[in-house]
Amino acid sequence: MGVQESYPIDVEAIRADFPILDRQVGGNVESPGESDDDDQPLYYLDNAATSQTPEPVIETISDYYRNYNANVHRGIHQLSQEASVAYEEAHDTVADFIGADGREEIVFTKNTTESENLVAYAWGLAELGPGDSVVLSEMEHHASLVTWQQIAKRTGAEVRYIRITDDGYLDMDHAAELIDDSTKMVSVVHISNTMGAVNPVSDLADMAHDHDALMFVDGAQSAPTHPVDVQDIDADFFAFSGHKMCGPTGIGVLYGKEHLLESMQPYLYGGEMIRSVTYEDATWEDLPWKFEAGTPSISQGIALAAAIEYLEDIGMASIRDHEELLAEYAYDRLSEFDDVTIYGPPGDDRGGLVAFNVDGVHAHDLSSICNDHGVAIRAGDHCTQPLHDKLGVPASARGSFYIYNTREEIDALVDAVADARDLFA
Ligand code: C6P
Repeated sequence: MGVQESYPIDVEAIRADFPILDRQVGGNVESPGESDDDDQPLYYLDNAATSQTPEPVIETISDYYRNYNANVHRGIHQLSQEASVAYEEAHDTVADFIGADGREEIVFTKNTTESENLVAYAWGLAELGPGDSVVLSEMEHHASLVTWQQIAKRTGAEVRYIRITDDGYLDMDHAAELIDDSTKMVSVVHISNTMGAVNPVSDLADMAHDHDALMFVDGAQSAPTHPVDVQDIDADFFAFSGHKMCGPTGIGVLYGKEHLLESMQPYLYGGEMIRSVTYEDATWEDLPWKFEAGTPSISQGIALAAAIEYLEDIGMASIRDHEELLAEYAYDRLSEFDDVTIYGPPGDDRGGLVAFNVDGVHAHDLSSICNDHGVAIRAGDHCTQPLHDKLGVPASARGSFYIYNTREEIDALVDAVADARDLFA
């Protein structure tokens, strides 16, 4: 059967859009991008960390630098106007993509981490104090966990963590106990980058709102792989990164309900974000520019819009189906080994990633043997150190899948795992 017949999306056609997938790898890292004669195919299964970039997005970046590279909002010359229009319209594309009301609700940041920090500093420092609580979950990424932890220390607020059940889900009864009238913010990851759990963020938003708290959703792993509608979720804030969804690095998104962003003070000060300045004081630009101080990531923002158009052409619901299919396949294949522990919910109920350990083999050794097979996976704590502590392991190996991945690539991962087991037996 041809590759394209057996998937919800046309994987063969999609693969042809990604030049990097033709690369061979073999361990020589002295000359980035070059391959040797005896190198082997690349199996790229590290998409939760960063996804690859298709031709239309590469072309958008190249077109920008070849034809209309200029600063935005500053010039009335043609190039600046062209760059400004494209950059501003990129906000509209993002707004449509996640169901926001308009560009006023879309702030371009550097990444999810900066989006989290923006809200924590701009909203948290002003609104939190002793007696208040911020409710996170035990599966939060450091981007959220460390940020709220530090803001809580500075404001005297308490951080509470929703427990994880033994089968890898959020314990919603515990969430109902923790979220109370002291709670001012609930911040939970939509899809865990370690457990693969798809969390019921809409239910959590209801719980938060019942207590007049706000809901922040970390969408770093969901926006690239699932249809997202911030109004369906009723998220007050939603954050994601361009580089995990076929876009470039250096661009992230903070969605915020307009009235909340309106009520918040800026996080960064400087050029671009002011309306008028005297030696004594300053006033702020309209949304979203009030939160985009300094020269923004112009080409990256425009390229993020191109990435979104690319993904929408494929269809987000079909992308989700493809992710689920590969996650289940990887879960089932890795489960064939009786000494492999997989973290998180069952194979048929998870996002497109599988974190695991092999008894007696450190995740870094496993990843290194995978690399010898041309298989790129991630090993480490995936920026969820407290979660790994709770799981009782210092690290895990993780395969994570995207639109161009195939079952054959997961087979290559499984072969490498078999090799590692033999080597360390
Ligand atoms: N997770 C991973 O390999 P940045 O680095 O700001 O673009 O994204 C941070 C982030 C926030 N939340 C979640 C759920 C994430 O998965 C990530 C990034 C990468 O899993 C790098 S640690």
